[in-house]
Amino acid sequence: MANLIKRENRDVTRRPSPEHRLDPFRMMDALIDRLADELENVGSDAEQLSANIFHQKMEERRIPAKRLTALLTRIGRTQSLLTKIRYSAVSTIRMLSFLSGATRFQENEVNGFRNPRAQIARFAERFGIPVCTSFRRAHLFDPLHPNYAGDLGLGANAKLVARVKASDLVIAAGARLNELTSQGYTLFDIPVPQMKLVHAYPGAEELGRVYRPHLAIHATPSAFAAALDGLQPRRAPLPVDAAHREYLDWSEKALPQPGAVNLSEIMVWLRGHLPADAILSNGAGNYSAWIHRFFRFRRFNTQMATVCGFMGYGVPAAVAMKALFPERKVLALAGDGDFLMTGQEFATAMQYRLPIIVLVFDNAILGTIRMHQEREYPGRVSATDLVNPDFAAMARAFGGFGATVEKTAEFAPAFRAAEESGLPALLHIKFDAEGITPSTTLSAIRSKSLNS
Ligand SMILES: Cc1ncc(C[n+]2csc(CCOP(=O)(O)OP(=O)(O)O)c2C)c(N)n1
Ligand SMILES: [Mg+2]
Repeated sequence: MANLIKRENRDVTRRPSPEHRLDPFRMMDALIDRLADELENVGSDAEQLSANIFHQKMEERRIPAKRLTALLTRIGRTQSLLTKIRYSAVSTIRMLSFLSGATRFQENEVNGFRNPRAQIARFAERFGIPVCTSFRRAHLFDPLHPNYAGDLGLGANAKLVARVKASDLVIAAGARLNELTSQGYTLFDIPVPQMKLVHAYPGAEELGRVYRPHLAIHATPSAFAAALDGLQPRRAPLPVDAAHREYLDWSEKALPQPGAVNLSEIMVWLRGHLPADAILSNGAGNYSAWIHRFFRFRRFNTQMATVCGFMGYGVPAAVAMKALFPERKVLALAGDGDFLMTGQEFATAMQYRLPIIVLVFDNAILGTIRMHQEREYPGRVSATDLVNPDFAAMARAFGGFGATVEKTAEFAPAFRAAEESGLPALLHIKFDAEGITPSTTLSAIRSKSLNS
C-alpha cells in the first residue's frame, strides 16, 4: 500500500511534458474553422477540399495521433466542441451516418431524459439526413423512423451501398470503419475517402487507422449525440423519403426461397408477433442475413450479436439476457453449426428456469463456409457437411420444450406452443441448404463461378 501511494504521488507531481504545454483550445479552434470553411463548400467539385485537417495538423505539430485525440477529448468534454462548428452546409448532405458503440450507450441514459438515440434522431430530422446503422447495431435507430435508410452490414441493400458511396459527407458516429461496415473496404477510398468524413469514436486507436477523416472526434457516442443536439441548420431539411422508401422496399415483404421452409416469412411473422422490447441474440452464419434484412429492432438493447461475428454467442447471450430481463421475451437464433458450439448452455437455462426460446436453423451445412467454397472453388466441397442430432429431442432430453418445423406454416403454432410451455424451448427448423442467402442460391453461386 505504501508503495502504491508513493507511486501515485510521484505521478501527480511529475513535470509536464512539452506536449502538455500545447494550447489545445487554440488548436481546436483552428481545426473547427477549417472544417467550417470546407463544409461551406461541400457539394462543389473543388479537389483541394480533400485536404485532411487532422493529419496535416498532426504532421505540422509533430504530435502523435494518440496524444492529439486525447487532447480533443478533453476539449470536447469541457466546451461541447461541436456547437462551435458552423454547420450551414450540412443541409447539402445526401447521406449521413453509421451508429454503433451500443455498449457505450447506457440503458438509463436511453430510457431517461438524456436519450442519445432520440438526440441523434432529432439531429437527423432537423438537417434532413438519412441514417443507416452499422453491422449488428440495428437497434440504435428505429427502422420505421422516416430518416432510416437501412442496415450497412453483411448482405446490405445494394441501393444503400450506392447511396453512401455517392454521399457528400458521411458522419460515422461511434462505428468502427472495419471490413464489414466498409463493405470489404470498397465503400470509401483509402486512405482519403471520396467524400467528407467526420468520424466520432471512443477509441483513439480507431481514428485515422484506415481512413483519414476530415474531422476526427475522440468521444463516446453519448457525448457526441449530446453535442449534435445543440446544432441548428441554416436551411430547410432535405427530403429523406427516397432513402427510407428504398429500405422499406428491400425489407418489407418476404421473398421466395427454395424448399418448404421460408426464413423471410418466419422473420416477417416474428416482427409482427413479438413485442417491441423482445431481445434477439445470434451467433454467426448465413441464417443471420435474414435477421439483418427482415427483422426490425424497434428499441434500444434488443439486438445482441457480436460485431466481430463469432459463432456460439446466441444461446449463452440469451441465457444472460433472460436472467437480466426476466419480463422480456428473449430469443436465441442459431445456425446448426453455430448451435453445436455452445448449445449445451440450454442446461443453464434449465437450471435457472429461464424460459428462452432457441431457434435452430438447420440446413445441414456450415452455410457461410460452403458459400465461400462454391464462390472461390466451385464444386470443391470440403468439410462443410454436418450430421446433426434431432435438436428438438435434445431439448426435451434437457427437460425443456422441443418441436420440429419442416414447413413454414408449422412455425407459428410451434412458436406459440413454445411460449405457452413456460419452459426453455427450442424449435428445430429444417430448411433447404440451396437457399443460401435471401437473394441467391448455392447452385447460382456455383454456376456463376464456373462460368466466370
Ligand atoms: C467461433 C467461430 N468459428 C468459426 C467461424 C467462421 N464461420 C463463420 S460462419 C460459419 C458457419 C456457420 O454455420 P451455421 O451455424 O450452420 O450457419 P449457416 O451459415 O449454415 O446458416 C463459420 C465456420 C466463426 N465466425 N466463429
Ligand atoms: Mg448451417
